[in-house]
Amino acid sequence: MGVQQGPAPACQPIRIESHLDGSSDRSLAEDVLDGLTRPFKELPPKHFYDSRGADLFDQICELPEYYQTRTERTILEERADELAELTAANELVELGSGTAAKTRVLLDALQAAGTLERYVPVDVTESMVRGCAEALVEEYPGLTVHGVIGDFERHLAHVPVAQGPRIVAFLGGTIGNFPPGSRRRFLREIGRLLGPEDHLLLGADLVKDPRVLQAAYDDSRGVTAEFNRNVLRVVNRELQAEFDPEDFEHVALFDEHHEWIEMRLRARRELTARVSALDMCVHFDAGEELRTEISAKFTRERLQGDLAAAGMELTHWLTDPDELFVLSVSRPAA
Ligand code: AVJ
Repeated sequence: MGVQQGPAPACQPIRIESHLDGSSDRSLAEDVLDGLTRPFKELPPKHFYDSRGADLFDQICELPEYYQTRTERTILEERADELAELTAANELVELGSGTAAKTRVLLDALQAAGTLERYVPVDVTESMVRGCAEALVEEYPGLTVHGVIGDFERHLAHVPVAQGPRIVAFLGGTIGNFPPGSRRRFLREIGRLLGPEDHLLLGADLVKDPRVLQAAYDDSRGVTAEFNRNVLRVVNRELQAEFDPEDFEHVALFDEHHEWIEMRLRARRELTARVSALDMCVHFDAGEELRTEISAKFTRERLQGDLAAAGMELTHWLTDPDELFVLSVSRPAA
């Protein structure tokens, strides 16, 4: 479905297709209706990212405690040439491309190797896809961009057929947001974008000292706390709800058994909030918690197992000297 814009002439360097149809509002409504009426309240983390949430996340990435973004970037900078050589990729498909900040490191290396032809960003934010498409065709002469505006959990089938060896990149550690079962299912769907000559480049945060993890999700300046509470502002605005974000305390804890971080919002008092658009009221007991995110941390064995279960074979494990974060490379299993 979606709004097809028709085939562009071959000389056109940019082609963009949107598969959004207002169903993202529906998904918030469904997630609130479903998640806030459960015995253990829960909302999926994708609803953090309105423009204020995206801005807060950018601030998180700059925090001294939040090592992930800069560590991944450093690994990419140090290993991009090697990645370009081992993949010989003509195209880069990027899931959740955003501003394509880290992408340029890879594009530079593919350009230098002389194989780069096409970039395929997949992102829900239309302005991001259009903005980066325009910037990148200027920066990389000869590059074509085929942008897919959509949700990578729902619209992977709209990624165009490969034109040559490709890299599918899913960076930033967002794979950690999927609970284990859905994670394997999602990896299997990504696997469908890969032919025998293609590679998956997957960024993942690693298991480490719980104090380091804890600090990364409960920073001293309280930026993560604001980011967490922002989901309530999104619900207030989009669904005409009446939560007071200040009624909720930010909670971040490392679950050592599951090896994941959980973020929660804990009601400071008993309260009832109306959600007008859904014609419902949500009740919290004092101290009751709403889970807003899980962020799984990986070991090599764990990631290798998940990839194998999804039909992929881990081939390279690119990490920093402190083993904080990994850029894993895999390919379809023979
Ligand atoms: C964007 C999902 C990778 O899990 O670390 C940052 C989001 N949450 N601080 C993460 C996040 C709290 C982030 N990911």
